[in-house]
Amino acid sequence: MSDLYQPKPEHKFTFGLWTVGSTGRDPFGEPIRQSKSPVELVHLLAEVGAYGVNFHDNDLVPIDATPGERDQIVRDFKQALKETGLTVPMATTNLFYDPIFKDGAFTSNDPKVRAFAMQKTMRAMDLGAEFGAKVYVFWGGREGVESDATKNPLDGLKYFREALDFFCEYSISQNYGFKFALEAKPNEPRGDLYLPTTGAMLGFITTLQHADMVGVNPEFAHEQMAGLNFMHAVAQAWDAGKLFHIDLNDQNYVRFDQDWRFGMQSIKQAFFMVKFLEDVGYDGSRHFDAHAFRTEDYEGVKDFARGCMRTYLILKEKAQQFNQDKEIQAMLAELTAEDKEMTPYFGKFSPEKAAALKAHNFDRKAISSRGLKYERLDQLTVDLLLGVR
Ligand code: DIG
Ligand code: MN
Ligand code: MN
Repeated sequence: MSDLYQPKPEHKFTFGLWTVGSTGRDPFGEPIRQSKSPVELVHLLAEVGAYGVNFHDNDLVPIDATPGERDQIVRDFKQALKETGLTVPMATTNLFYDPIFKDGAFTSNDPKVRAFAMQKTMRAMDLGAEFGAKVYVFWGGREGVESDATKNPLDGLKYFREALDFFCEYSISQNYGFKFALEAKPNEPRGDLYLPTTGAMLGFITTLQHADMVGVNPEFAHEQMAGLNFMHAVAQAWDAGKLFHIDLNDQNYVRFDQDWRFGMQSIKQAFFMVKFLEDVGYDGSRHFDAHAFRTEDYEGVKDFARGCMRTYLILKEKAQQFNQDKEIQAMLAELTAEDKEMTPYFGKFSPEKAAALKAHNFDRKAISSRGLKYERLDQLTVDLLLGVR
């Protein structure tokens, strides 16, 4: 591949151990790839040019590992990170694999499960902090219901809020400095998941004791599953100062969670996503929460990982081209030009301003008859993306 789109550390491309480590198991088929150790996966990520690696607690330390086994795993992983130079920007807890979480973790009806989930999360926070992680993600994989006969959603919100308030205090008491990032998903594996979209998470965050410590980790596939525009969700998170992390991948609209290679399906949405992140100067991880097709061997897994980063860099260049394109920028300047006659009506309220605006006569027919040239503007964008401009 041309070296024009080679990943570099400053691009901050990261992958979870569970992504390149996916063995291809799905609800209808057994694994097709041998599993690799965390150490082997770190070296694989280093080979393809990643900047960092993230993990759920049990991606690294099996849930039944003895303390001695845990210490050895941690030593080996630290050695692999030292040899490769990879960092661990984000950590999270697996609160969905073990049968104990069959009815959720923090929102389970069983207090023992809720307490165990809190214990497991604190231990996982300790592990993440040991590797220098600064972002801690919460994805509520089983926080939801099949039947609303079984739970009151107000209980789920209360339990989750209490747990997050507790973890914020724990992070403060341990001086971990974590930024907590809540990840939404509308459904799967539960029939309905609580807090199903990034917007719902942003509303929930305002009810927390330490709301300043809590943001979101929007995932491309998850907003698309809900039939939403991912870039708009990210823009709202950014506007609120809450874009603490991001999960990039791809997805067919309103399907099961496909977690495809970034840019594999929705290239235009991917373009506007990259353009947004680069235009606003987002300086967090570009985390690819995705996995290779089940058809692939580990050479194919490396192709998958390289493809995520390559497509991001190609689209980053296209975004620069869009921003420098004279015709596109002239059209945008005209479309968004100030109207000096209207300017006095905007901004802070005053009774005089309100009275003047109420008295203004608008020529609705003249205003609505104006052609906006959006077809031309979008075609120029398509030309640019297809490489003919
Ligand atoms: C799934 O989209 C979730 C889990 O993989 C993990 O908890 C989180 C971290 O990116 N994404
Ligand atoms: Mn997903
Ligand atoms: Mn995710």
